[in-house]
Amino acid sequence: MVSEANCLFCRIVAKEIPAEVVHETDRTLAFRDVNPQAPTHVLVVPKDHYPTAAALAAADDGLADAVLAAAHAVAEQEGVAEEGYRLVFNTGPGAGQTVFHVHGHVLGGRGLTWPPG
Ligand code: D5M
Repeated sequence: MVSEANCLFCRIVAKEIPAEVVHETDRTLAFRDVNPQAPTHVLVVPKDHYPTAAALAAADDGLADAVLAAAHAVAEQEGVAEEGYRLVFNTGPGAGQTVFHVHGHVLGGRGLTWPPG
């Protein structure tokens, strides 16, 4: 496991900090966002530490695919896959990324407008 000291989401993966886990695979973990922006708001992370979506894409070992597949599995499990959901990777401070352990936000359960804020 590639872990980084003092990374919040590494600590959630290590079960050092509690979270409401809704989905888990050997390489991914999904848990509810503490500050939900929609009726369904789940964060999907690789268990290994990559700071951004760009770093995850460069991992080149199928891990990005595993994260995308887990996000869709979460949407199906939450019952929002059919009506539609949004999968967001805020990438970099200018886009609002605050936790630098890559995570996809799975948002659904209400009408979502475009463009996002
Ligand atoms: O999203 C970071 C997200 O992480 C933000 O929506 C709040 C959420 N967050 C912060 N701390 C926790 C804990 N402890 N559990 C669950 N969710 C958490 P970003 O795209 O980086 O702005």
